[in-house]
Amino acid sequence: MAPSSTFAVTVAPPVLDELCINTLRFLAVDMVQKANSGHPGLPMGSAAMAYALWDRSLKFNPHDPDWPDRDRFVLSAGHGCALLYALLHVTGFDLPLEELKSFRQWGSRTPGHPEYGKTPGVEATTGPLGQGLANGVGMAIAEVALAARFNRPGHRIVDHYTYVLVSDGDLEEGISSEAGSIAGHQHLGKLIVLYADNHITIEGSTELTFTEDRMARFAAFGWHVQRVERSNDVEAVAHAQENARAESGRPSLIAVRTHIGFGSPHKQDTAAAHGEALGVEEVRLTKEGLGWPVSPSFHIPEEALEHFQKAVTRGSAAQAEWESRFKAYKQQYPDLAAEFQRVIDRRLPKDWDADLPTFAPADGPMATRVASGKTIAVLGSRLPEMMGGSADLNPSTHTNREGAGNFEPEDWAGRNMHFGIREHAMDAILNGMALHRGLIPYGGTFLIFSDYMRPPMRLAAMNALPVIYVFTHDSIGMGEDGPTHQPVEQLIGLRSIPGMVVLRPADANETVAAWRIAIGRKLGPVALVLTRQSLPVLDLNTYPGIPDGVPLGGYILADFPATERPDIILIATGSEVHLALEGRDRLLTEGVHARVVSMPSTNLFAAQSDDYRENILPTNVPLLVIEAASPVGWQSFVGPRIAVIGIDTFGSSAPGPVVMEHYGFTVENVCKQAHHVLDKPKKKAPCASESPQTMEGSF
Ligand SMILES: Cc1ncc(C[n+]2csc(CCOP(=O)(O)OP(=O)(O)O)c2C)c(N)n1
Repeated sequence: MAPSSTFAVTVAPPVLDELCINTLRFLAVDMVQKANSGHPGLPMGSAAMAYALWDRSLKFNPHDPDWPDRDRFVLSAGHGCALLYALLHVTGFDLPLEELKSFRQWGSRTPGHPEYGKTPGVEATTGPLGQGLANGVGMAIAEVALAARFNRPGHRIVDHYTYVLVSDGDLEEGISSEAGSIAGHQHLGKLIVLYADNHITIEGSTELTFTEDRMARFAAFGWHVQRVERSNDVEAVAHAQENARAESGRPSLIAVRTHIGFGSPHKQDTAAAHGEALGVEEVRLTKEGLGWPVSPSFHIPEEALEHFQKAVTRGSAAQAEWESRFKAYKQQYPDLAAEFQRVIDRRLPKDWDADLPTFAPADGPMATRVASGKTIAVLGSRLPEMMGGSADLNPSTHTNREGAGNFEPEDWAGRNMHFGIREHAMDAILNGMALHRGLIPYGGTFLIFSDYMRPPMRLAAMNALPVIYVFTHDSIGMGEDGPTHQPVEQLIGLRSIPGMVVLRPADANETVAAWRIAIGRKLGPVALVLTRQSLPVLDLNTYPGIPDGVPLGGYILADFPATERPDIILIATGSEVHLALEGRDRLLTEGVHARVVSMPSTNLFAAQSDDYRENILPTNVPLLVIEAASPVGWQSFVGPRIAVIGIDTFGSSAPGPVVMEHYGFTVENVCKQAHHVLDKPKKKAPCASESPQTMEGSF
């Protein structure tokens, strides 16, 4: 491993550079001061290193922020967003000064942390520390994956860098090690991370908590590492960035010794500069100290603005140059060029779902994870933009695509990804891939380990990113691994994320329908929740409503046409749908007419019209919900006329069918609870925690 390079330079920045850097610094200072809220310290300390990048080498066009081959810049330390907004404003993005003056205010395009889709030029929503770094790894992966697919000799139409600005907090978070390890392993040479090494976090000096050798750590991950001692030396920082770009075989970390709150006489190098306005008096002293006019605030010297705005001509020229190269490419490779445009626009090809399989009982019982694997294989043959894998569980999650090759260091044409046992980074990387565009990313693990992915899943939903999760081993029915591996509260947890669509299909045919929804959903993530255990295949001749019913979230699977109003409705999801069907048959022999509603997605069902929902679940018909998961949520969803066979404790280690039986997932208990719902004088019962159990109106 090459030793770290160090640049210890003492020169002051040339006059124009200094003017520009101070412009950024004081725009950020004034934004935070006016809002009386926010983080001035990181922008003040990191303005020079960000300027060195944005002024000297970042490839971007302020007038077309989404140009596909732009460099990506992610501010992982999202709390320092005043710096990013200042950069976007002065370089000519559509972010007027008024927006800077409305920092952190209702309706502004300058929210308290960068939000993707709200501000032109913001490449990712950041704020939860560490996420942006892993997003950057995902973007760099997308870049090499697309380059491998589309570039041709003499035609490099995909050729950009990904830059990430991180703080101490980003590198303290564990996800930075997961993502750093993957990036090093994959030799992502076009990923360049600038580290604002300011020695300060909220509670004080990093000496309190963060004393490892960060450079050695990243060098051990296989990164090229450099250190720049004088953060205000634009040339030294720019030179280090040049070195990083020259290093094509390894990702780069450039640690720049910045000073939080630079220039503030009383707050520089202290935690006091981190997360609150400097205060009127301190702003005055800081401006005076750095030779800046105290008023007016939001001052932008003309020479500085003129210099910054060269970004517009520079960016337009860079884009025009790329467009002429793309034109030549299109002439030589018209089909590939059209494909490139299609995947960047997230358009699906005609007939993409034409060959999707249908299954019949004759295929034999099949786990929905197996049906999912078969569906992925077919989808992948039509959608080369599908790219994904699992966190070391491909044989279990059935996420590997035969013949698609492995995505491997410097052999980036493969589409099967091996994330290692790194669920957190896996998902944030999937987010980065989706943000980049050009790919349909998916990732798999056991449903229980979705807990390790919660922060990036939340961000995927917030950013409306089309990321697909393949979660298998979906209930206590998975059996012997026991309570540590048996999900209980994960389903309701996922369903409660705004914008997330959760689908728990009942059989192989519902699984195909679920995948169709997942691929078709261009804005927002989808979680497919699948069984480990085999399930009967529902016969499409007997249950023809499956393909059209699944997209509605819930539908009548089995009913008695002669009966206008069923005596009771059994609502079930996933594997428990089969139990509901058996229960219905048994109840019929007991003179009770039960309707079975399969509800693969409560999220999608809740979005249907009142009429539709009333048609499926008519008012005043008692309901019995059967789902091998926490009962929380059903009550608010379907009202008071309900009992739930669910689980309000953790599972147990035993063969799956035995566990299911002990927790009340039997035909006998379904019938017993159905009679109970029908006969009961209504009163609240406590959640039973012993099996067999039912939770009746007790949420
Ligand atoms: C996952 C996560 N945990 C906690 C926080 C709250 N937080 C915001 S900034 C910060 C640490 C600040 O230290 P550093 O990253 O060095 O930033 P600087 O002080 O240089 O601005 C913390 C803990 C967060 N944003 N994300």
